[in-house]
Amino acid sequence: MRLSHLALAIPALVACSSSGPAGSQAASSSSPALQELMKSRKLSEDDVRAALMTYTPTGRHDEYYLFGSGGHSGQVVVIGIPSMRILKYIAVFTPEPWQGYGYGDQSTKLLAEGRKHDHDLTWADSHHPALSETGGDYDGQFLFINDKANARVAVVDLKDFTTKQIVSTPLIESDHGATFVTPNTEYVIESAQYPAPLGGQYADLKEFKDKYRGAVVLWKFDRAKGRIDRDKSFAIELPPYMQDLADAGKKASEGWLFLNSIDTELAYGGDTEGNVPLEAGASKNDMDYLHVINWKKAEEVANTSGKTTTITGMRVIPLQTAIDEKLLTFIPESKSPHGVDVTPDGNELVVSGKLDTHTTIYSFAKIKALIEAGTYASRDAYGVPVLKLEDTIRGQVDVGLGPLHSQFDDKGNVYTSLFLESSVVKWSLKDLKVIEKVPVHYNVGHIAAAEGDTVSPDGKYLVSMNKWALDRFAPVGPLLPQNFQLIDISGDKMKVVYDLPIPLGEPHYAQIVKADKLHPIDTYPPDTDPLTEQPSPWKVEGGKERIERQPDGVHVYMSAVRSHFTPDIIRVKEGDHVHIHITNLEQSQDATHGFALDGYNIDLSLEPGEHDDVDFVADRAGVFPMYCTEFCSALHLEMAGYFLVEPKK
Ligand code: RUQ
Ligand code: CUA
Repeated sequence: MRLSHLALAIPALVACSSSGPAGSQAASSSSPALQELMKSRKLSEDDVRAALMTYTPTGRHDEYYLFGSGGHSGQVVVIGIPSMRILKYIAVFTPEPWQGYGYGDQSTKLLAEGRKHDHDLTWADSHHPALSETGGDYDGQFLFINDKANARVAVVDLKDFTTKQIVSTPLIESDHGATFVTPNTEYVIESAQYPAPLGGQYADLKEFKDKYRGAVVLWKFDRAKGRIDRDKSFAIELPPYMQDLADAGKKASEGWLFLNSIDTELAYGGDTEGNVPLEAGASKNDMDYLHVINWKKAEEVANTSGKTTTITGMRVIPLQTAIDEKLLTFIPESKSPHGVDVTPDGNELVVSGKLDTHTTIYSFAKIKALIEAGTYASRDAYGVPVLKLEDTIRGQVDVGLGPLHSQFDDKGNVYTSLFLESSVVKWSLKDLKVIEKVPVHYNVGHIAAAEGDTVSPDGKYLVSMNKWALDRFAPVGPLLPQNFQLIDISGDKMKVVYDLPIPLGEPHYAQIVKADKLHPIDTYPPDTDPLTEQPSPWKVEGGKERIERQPDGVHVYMSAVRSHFTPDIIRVKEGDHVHIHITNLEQSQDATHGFALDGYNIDLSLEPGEHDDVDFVADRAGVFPMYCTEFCSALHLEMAGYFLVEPKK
């Protein structure tokens, strides 16, 4: 409902007016009762309006999904808008017991794909979720997210809201300008943040300028397979400028990528070694460099033999080649920039520098013309051409203190988060004028608008992802949740209408997609391995459950159905290699069973139709109960059995 309608509805609701005959008794008595309720709960008319905008009766679904980063929980949080109800945490980089993710079945192998430098990684710093796009619009099919700490990228399929793939390259050690997709999801973009020698080699920091490098990785996405194709992916070597956030061009600027950088000073810290601290060193210059990259051309260069080198299995376009082929151009940008956001029509870029009160509006047409004409103002220390700032911009807007990130609506307005001011500013893209500000609580990082990163934003809702919550919620000790605030942007005035504490990890970024674009399945087809999305080769048919001793160990073909595991007794010998193939035979929605095996750290979630495979060595003799962990039926507690490991003689 639009705010204007609400404004009409509320006085009618709270004043003494009765509705039609049906339920008129309730309605006529409810108005004074409502007023009483408002009084006793100390609610203003604005509060009631906010409640009416967000309250969603049982059984009614939300209009939008928000996919938010779970920060250092390594997960993704799914939230319904406008109700702000949390719908799911998607396990991505981190073991998660409710989803049986990483506790013995094939998902454990998926997590192991994300090993790096021969180390298991059981956490991640997830930052920027990106929905797959078709024609620059979210298509509701896939979601990508990065791990800043270990430079990894994951693919989530929105058919079943589960993680299907984790990729990484030893080329880079961390990432931040990730993930962003090109308008048809040809590539998932990941750019390095903290420079290091490419490929994980050692070099002392004294060699920072010569041996340390940044890079942008273009992961090729195979939509038909729903997976990233490592062999068709490539990277471009960049100077060690700490590349930051990024965005892909669209429409007019399709084929281009834009990356910010934050350390053109090449500072690397060393406060105890006689250097200036990193943050001081990296903010000395007045300007950093906006990186403008022609990815369509880079793709051609990468596919021309002899133009790339291979580092740790990844094709890399060397920096000099990127310069020679005119793939890479710099433009000065305000100091310590964070967001670079391409406007819905693709014509302009909005860049905010945290240490400048302005956002800058660059014109893509001007940039392109200068690059094509080779009209450069200078070159950086590595020979990369630099355009003249004044020749590339349309203007600047003095938006306030600490501008970070911008989103767009359907009326030509831009919303920019102001970290230092703890507010969101709305300004007009057409005449570059500030319209209004709304305070948020507190320390906003990113903001997400409905369909806000697409070629056709919806307006309506904006979510402010605040780092601090302070006095907003009942205290829970020194570690506080973050705060997602829902802002109604449908009317003339922005209004905060909901506060949602997020006690999960720092929410860096989110995207909001129209719910009707997603078509999740209700159940898996019988015997489906959710990772391969195929019938399992170890299929289990009802009535054919069995235990077989084979050269590679004991194979158990087990079924789960309300309220029984078949077989419910498994006898093995100490030291046996055990393979449990287990299928939930149910096809009714929500009839999930769990499978827990005491003492062996095995915990599965078997959604209807799902097939899981567990491999382990029964290295401890004893009696181990196994049971179902989901309250699936009246006889759920009896859905149990024994795993007996007979000791060696
Ligand atoms: S990010 S606010 Cu801006 Cu990766 Cu954290
Ligand atoms: Cu199956 Cu409880």
